[in-house]
Amino acid sequence: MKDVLERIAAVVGSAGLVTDETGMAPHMKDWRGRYSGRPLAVVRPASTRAVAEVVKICAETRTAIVPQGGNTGLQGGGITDASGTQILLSTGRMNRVRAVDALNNTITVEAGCVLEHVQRAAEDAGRLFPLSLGAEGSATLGGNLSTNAGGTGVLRYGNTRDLALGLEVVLASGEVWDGLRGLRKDNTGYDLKHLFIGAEGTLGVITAAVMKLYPLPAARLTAIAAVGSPHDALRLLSIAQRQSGDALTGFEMISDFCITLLVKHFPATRTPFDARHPQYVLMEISDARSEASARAAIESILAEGMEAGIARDAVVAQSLSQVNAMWAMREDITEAQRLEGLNVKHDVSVPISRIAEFMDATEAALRRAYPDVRLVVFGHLGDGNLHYNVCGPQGVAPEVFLREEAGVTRIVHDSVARFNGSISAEHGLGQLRREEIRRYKSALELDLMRKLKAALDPLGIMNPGKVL
Ligand code: FAD
Ligand code: 2HG
Ligand code: ZN
Repeated sequence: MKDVLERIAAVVGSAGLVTDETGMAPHMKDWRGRYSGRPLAVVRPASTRAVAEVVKICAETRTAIVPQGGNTGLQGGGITDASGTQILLSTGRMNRVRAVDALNNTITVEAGCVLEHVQRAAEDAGRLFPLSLGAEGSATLGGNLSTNAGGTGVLRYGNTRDLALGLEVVLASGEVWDGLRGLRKDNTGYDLKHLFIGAEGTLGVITAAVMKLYPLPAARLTAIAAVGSPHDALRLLSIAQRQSGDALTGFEMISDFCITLLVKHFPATRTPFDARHPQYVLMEISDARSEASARAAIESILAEGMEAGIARDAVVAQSLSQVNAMWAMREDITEAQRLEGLNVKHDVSVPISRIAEFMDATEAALRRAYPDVRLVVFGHLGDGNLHYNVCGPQGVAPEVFLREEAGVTRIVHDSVARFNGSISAEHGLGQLRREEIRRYKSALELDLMRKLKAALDPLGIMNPGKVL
């Protein structure tokens, strides 16, 4: 092992090799505090060439590699095991924007670039990089690609996969695949980039990518509407899509218990309305022409919703600070839950048309077994993706309720399966869902996945114990 570290040190230098406890600590535990590991070392290469050399050494010595970006993943995919034999490869020093081609509407970025910086670089060039999620201040583009992250703009712009045009990847052999093409059309055989997107570091290390950009909208307006049920939230979605089509760039749902948690953990939170309501919808309209046009569009949606008796109350943000406050109400739920203590998380999707029915059926099934659980349900309604998180009954310590995790998850995921849904919509499998997926994916699909893994990583050194 000492020999491996000496060889790696010769490639990355002292700035690129961390072996002391304090330096490794931020990389050893996941964001939720649910998984912890002990790496042999944290290796921080600063270039694709250095990543390739490190991977070659690991292949020769059969040393496992766990890639890590911003360490905001929620499934434990970027954490090593506790053996002290795996290398944690952090992409933090590979954070350059290599190029922006405004006319081609593309940006070429290194994997360790923080998502917020990518958004800013696009904006500086008068363009929009539309991937947006609560962890964007720390999550990296490499992590986004490797988890095929979703977020709040999927309704209009798609998942990370839909935004990627080309990749550069260091393969498990240490060879570099240069697929950094910025083409909208390229049908020259298998589209290899899609193998690495969503692979959670199990097939290779993504070192750079060419991503799509879009025109910056002239205005983005946000509103919150209160509704009586998920069924009404769906009706409002239908109105919004009929009236605004592609201008509808966000449609999120927040259940009332989320607001209770926010108020408890962020006392400065201002509830959107004087009265409380069962569900809230956060809606965003982006308009290419003007703010007046965006305002007219959002007000017209809300007016129709109110007239139809669907929206019980509604408010359109009047200033940037109100926009930020509305989005904070949505984005801070995960942090409020963390402060409340470990809970049972589920990141599920079902066909959008069936999401309200799914919520009714799942809650009924859950309450039969666990009558007093508190549901922290929120998410990307416009994509059919819910964070169906379950807290224990009032007064039961989180770590005590966590003993029920397997039973709770079985009920939720079996319900997802009955609705032809997915048990991981946007967070990946990591360690958390590695076993669980065997119950819900067909043997044929799992076998194909294993064959791909064996073909691309025959030595099994890339992020072992994750996904498969
Ligand atoms: P990490 O956590 O470091 O790694 C995630 C996985 O990718 C691991 O398996 C790791 O091995 C692999 N990996 C990382 N970099 C590379 C690379 N260069 N090459 C190969 N493999 C790599 N996710 C959503 O989809 N939508 C959301 O709305 C959302 N909101 C969030 C809000 C909060 C508050 C938090 C904490 C998380 C949220 N997430 C969300 C989850 C998380 O932010 C995303 O999964 C994000 O894409 C992870 O990026 P990262 O750089 O932190 O990756
Ligand atoms: C979000 O949409 C994230 O905010 C996190 O995907 C979801 O905390 C969660 O369960
Ligand atoms: Zn989400």
